[in-house]
Amino acid sequence: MLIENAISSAIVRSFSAKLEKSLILDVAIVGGGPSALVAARDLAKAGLKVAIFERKLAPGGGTWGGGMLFNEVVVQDSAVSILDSFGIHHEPIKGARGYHTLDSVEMASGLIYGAVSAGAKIFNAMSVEDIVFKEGKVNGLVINWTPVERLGMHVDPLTVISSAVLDGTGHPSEIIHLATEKAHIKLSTETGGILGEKPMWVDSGEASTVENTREYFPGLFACGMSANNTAGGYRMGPIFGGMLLSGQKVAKLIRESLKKKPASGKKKK
Ligand code: 48H
Repeated sequence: MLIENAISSAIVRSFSAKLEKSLILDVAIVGGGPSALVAARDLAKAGLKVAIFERKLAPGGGTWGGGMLFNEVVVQDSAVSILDSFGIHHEPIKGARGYHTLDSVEMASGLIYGAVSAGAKIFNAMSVEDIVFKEGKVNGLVINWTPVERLGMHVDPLTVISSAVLDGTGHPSEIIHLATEKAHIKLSTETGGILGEKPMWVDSGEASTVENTREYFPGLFACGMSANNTAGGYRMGPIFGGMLLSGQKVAKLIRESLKKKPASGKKKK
């Protein structure tokens, strides 16, 4: 066999096997931002079958750019143990006790590596364009290639079935929006709808990101800025402790919820 052909065959075979194994999941995650990457790592470590579908070529979401493209971010004491568990370095800030700076590129790459090496699969350049909604429940995702979406090509998508769907799409809460607009579901918020993100208030936004992390409809969870937008929390700028803690919290909530019901389309392990 020519080496040129062997390389192409190997790539097609191993990608196809990876995608086929991910067509039925315990947890399907939309977006590969920091909150979702922590959730994916924790869920995979717990033995669950989990995959992230990320629109961009590089997962990591808003981590890379730091604050206004100065590639440093801030994390507070309460989330430092999560950074440590990924082996990501941080330095205490002189004059701001309890806060630490870290390199945003190290954070993005460290979270991605941690999630993948725990067993989570990441499909990059794939966009989630819809949900699977059957018998009053969110059952999975509808996926397509980002270039197909960007070029507006009329190409039908494929589906992924999952016991839980996690909206980790950040500020726009894309999946929660889709679910309310197309499936007309009522969310577990004050109004039953999306309350919308409020302006900047660092400490309130950090606390509410974690508080607002929950199951908003049977089978549909939100974390990070998506949760904050859904339940009307403040934004916080380039401080990421709340995102990490949100990912940790949603992984725990999903694990508890899945213990109560069988996995979609397959026998429970
Ligand atoms: C596939 C999608 C889709 C889709 C979106 O925004 P993120 O970084 O996510 P979080 O919530 O973990 O982190 C938020 C943080 O980065 C941030 O913005 C902060 C702290 N802001 C504070 C402030 O004051 O502004 O990542 C979301 C990811 C991105 O990579 C998107 O490309 C991806 O989701 N995504 N992927 N299909 N339909 N929608």
